[in-house]
Amino acid sequence: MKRRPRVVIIGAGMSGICMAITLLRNGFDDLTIYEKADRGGGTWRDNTYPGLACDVPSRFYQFTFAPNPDWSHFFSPGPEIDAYFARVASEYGLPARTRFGAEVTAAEFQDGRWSLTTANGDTDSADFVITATGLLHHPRTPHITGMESFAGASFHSARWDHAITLSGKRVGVIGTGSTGVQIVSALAGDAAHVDMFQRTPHWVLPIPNFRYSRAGSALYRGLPGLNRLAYRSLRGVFEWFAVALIEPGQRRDFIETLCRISLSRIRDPELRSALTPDFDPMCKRLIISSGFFTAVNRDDVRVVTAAIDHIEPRGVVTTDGDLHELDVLVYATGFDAHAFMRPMKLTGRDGLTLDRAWAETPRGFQTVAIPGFPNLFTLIGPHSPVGNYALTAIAESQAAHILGWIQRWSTHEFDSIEPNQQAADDFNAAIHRALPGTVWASGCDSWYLGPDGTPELWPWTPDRHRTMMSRHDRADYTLRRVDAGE
Ligand code: N01
Repeated sequence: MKRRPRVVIIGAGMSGICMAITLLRNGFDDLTIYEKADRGGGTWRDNTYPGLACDVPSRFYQFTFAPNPDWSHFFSPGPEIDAYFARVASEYGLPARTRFGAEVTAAEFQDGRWSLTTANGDTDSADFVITATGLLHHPRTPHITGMESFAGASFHSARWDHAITLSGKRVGVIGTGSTGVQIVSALAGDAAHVDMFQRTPHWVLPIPNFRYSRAGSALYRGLPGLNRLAYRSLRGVFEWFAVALIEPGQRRDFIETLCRISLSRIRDPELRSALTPDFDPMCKRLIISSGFFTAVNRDDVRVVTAAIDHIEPRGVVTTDGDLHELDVLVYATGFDAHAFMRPMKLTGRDGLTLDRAWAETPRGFQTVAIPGFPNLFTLIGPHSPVGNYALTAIAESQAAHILGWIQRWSTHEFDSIEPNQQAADDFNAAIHRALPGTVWASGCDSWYLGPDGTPELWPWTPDRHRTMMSRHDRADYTLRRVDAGE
């Protein structure tokens, strides 16, 4: 007789939606999603800045179980992606299974079950907890002397203030990562003037973003196999690209050549030199933008390379003494990529807290589990980002893997499961041995790097991650039964 697990998923973003649907499609329907915001969508709900788009093509950045024939662009805009996830979630009835405005503040494993508490004092319990709390979720705003004195509007890119109109305004953007580049490309020509404050130039690859014609969309609607073909073809491209990230060789050289050739689109040699990084392409995340070089060629867009000294009411003062007068200042300064599910207080077996387990740096096992935390799984957890691969694909294989363990629980193979410490140590040691060959460790600073300066990414091919997720090796885990011990 099978038993029915009660599952709590924390987070109703892309990966939480993926996990919930994977469970429902396999008959596990005793599940609740906790979402701290008033609606789901995760990163696509939080980021609403002008120019927001996904830098993974839409026909790959989608669920295989919910192909969308109607993507408007090769790289579709953020609101369209947000609407896609909302539609898929609704089709599977997820809103009715979600407690919105309910932030889980604590979860503790006691007597073989998880007990959860929310910020408003509600409690719940579950056989399994699955965290789907996102990776780039906590905005990072630097402290700059005088920033609070700025007289205009200022906000982080992930907290966009839509009450402020930017047309005809002087806008400053601090940060030259994917976000800053997308914002500057979108504002050029609309704002009166854009100052982009650059601490470090990033490599930009201008891949054109074409619009699907009506006939093209009709073809995708009429021939579902075409969507699958597009998905597989793009997956192949990203797998080719992943090899360039993880080992030196011709592929890496080829991308470097493309990036260097692309820079010739910047007309002014002085600006071109200022925008040429002194580290290898892809060491920081490679920026995909078709509009950035066009934007910086404009007279009303200026890349400010002098360091920021301080901020005063009228604008930003750089170390060369220049005052850059501004009406609006945007911090496109990135995210804390190492917080994961924190500040939630997680307490596993024998009172082990996540803060203690992760005192040095976040570490898990095979990207989905943590020693000492039985019946807890993580989506897009430590070492999950697989290069520039679609996180939707990673989440799908992780969800299928987690489902496999829950199915085994339902057939009474065990009551609790957690990875062995030795298996996790071996896994992390292998990652650390592989990382030096990756481009992320080739000598630049980025959000990929953990506190000890090593990249916290998957250092092998996406295929290896998929294969690992397709296996369930009991030897790596401690499986306990309530009646019989281990
Ligand atoms: O953040 P970042 P992001 N003074 O950390 C600068 C994903 N994403 O939001 O390079 C001055 O890359 C910092 O300078 P430096 C994507 O995975 C995806 O742009 O450290 N500058 C850097 O230039 C991406 O990689 C999409 O010297 C300061 C910038 O701020 C990830 O999100 C779209 C500073 C931060 O760059 C993060 O991108 C957008 C300071 N005190 C983002 N502090 C998609 O398409 C920081 N900076 C899906």
